[in-house]
Amino acid sequence: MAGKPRLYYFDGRGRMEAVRWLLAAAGVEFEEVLFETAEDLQNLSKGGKLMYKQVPMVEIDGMKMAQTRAILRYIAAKYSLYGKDLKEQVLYSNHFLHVYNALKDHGKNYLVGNQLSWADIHLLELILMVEECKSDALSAFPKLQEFKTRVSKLPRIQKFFQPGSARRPPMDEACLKAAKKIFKLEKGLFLKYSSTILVEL
Ligand code: GTS
Repeated sequence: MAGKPRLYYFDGRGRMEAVRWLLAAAGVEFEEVLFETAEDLQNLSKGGKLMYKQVPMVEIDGMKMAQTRAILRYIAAKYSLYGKDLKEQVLYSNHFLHVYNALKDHGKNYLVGNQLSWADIHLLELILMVEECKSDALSAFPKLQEFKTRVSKLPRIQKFFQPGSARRPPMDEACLKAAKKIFKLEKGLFLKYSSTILVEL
């Protein structure tokens, strides 16, 4: 039997948080190797484990997977969170252009088809991050509020919200300092999916 997936990153959200969310939603237990220093990252890189000398890296099914989107796509497909066919899979990208209309118009519980998918997990994660910045961000969007309540109540998501889970808190000063040290950042941006700026350094 294959072992648990092993996630390599630092002890913060960054690009790995979406992977943690997706594995949690799939009900998959995983292990984490957390870097504390630039040397930790260099050693892994020198050992030939990092395809692009970058993390996130996830060891899963005998592979050392790099590139966040590829990792997410693999996990979603493996655990049936990717839409059941090509038509549902293409809806995923379309809905992120028109999430609100999608929820309003099709009258179903989930964004794609009528079952939980990667799209729902991604949206919930984004909603929660936006609310961390502005707590009343959903006040004019009742469908998004309903969506958030519905998906948050799923047992695996409830478990992910419990203290002690792999879910990471918002970046604080200490976490930023650690990331800067590991990745030798002087100045730059943490990006999510190359589009949503999480924090400016
Ligand atoms: N396109 C890659 C992905 O999406 O996974 C980018 C990965 C990336 O830039 N990783 C950074 C890294 O390993 C860390 S972080 O931005 O995710 O925090 N940097 C080290 C380096 O030497 O590039």
